[in-house]
Amino acid sequence: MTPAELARAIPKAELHIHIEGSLEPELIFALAKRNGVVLPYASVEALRAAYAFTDLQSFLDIYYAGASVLLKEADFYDMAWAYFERAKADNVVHTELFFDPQTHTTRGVPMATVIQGLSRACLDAKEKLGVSALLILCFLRHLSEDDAIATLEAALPYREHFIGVGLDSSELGHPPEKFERVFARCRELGLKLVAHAGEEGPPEYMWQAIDLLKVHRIDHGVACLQDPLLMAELAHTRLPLTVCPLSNLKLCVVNDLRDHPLKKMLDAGLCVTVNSDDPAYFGGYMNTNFVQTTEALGLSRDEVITLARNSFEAAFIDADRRQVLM
Ligand code: ES4
Ligand code: ZN
Repeated sequence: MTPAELARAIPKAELHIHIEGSLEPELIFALAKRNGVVLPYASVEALRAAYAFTDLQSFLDIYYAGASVLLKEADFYDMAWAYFERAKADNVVHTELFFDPQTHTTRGVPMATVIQGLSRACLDAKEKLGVSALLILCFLRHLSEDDAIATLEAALPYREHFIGVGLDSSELGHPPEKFERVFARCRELGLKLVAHAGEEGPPEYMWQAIDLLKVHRIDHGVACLQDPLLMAELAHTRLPLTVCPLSNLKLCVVNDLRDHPLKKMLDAGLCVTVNSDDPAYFGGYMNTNFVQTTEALGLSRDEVITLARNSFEAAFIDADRRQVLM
């Protein structure tokens, strides 16, 4: 079996997927029709043609526009279900989904609609596909900390439906320190903590996520290569980094997949994992990321196995399940 064949076949966890980023253009158009939403694109092809990004913000503008078709509980369910079927096909046995409630509540969609639709899909994923799925509520960092606190309060009646919180959207100019109070409150509530850091932002934002937010994982984190002390710290603590190679390519964080730092991160002993981020926008789901990265970087079978094991080491699962999977 070649390393790429192994990458496809091996059971794995996906830990960095924005569920709104799994909305395929066909589903966007189908939901627009079902809900009577008028889109600023004439066709599926015209929408897909707009997917030429130069940086994170150019992507986020289109990503938030795509999410505007989500209105009813069934829309959230259908979106997540479509992702779970793709995950199953890629031998993903466990997944942790990010969702962005503020993208929906600011349009008048109730928190209950968002969480109940996603949660019901998670239950069915386990029951019908054998894929375990957990939800992570993300705060939009371009909005205020007070807005994040209000979002947390609105979500607390549904506390049992999400395992943790994250921080996403426009990174530059919105450092982790802006969210220190809300993360402290989430920590008191026993929520798992993650944050996007070091995607476009500097290593300093990763230090802030570690020291001020006290995160259990960092999403992306590719900027750590600029800071040898940070590399040493991450190797020592094994704080996981959920890396998204095709996202980094499509958002011009790297210019060529062959230049992606994932192998250097593995060589340094970091707990790195491979993930799809926004698969409908960045050219592929889990196995496309795994296979293209394996081929571009010439990863060995052992390195593929390490990546899969890292995904279970980094997952928010019980020790018993971890032992079985690793
Ligand atoms: C995102 Cl790639 C990325 N970075 C930050 N926030 C996001 N939300 C959805 N995708
Ligand atoms: Zn992300």
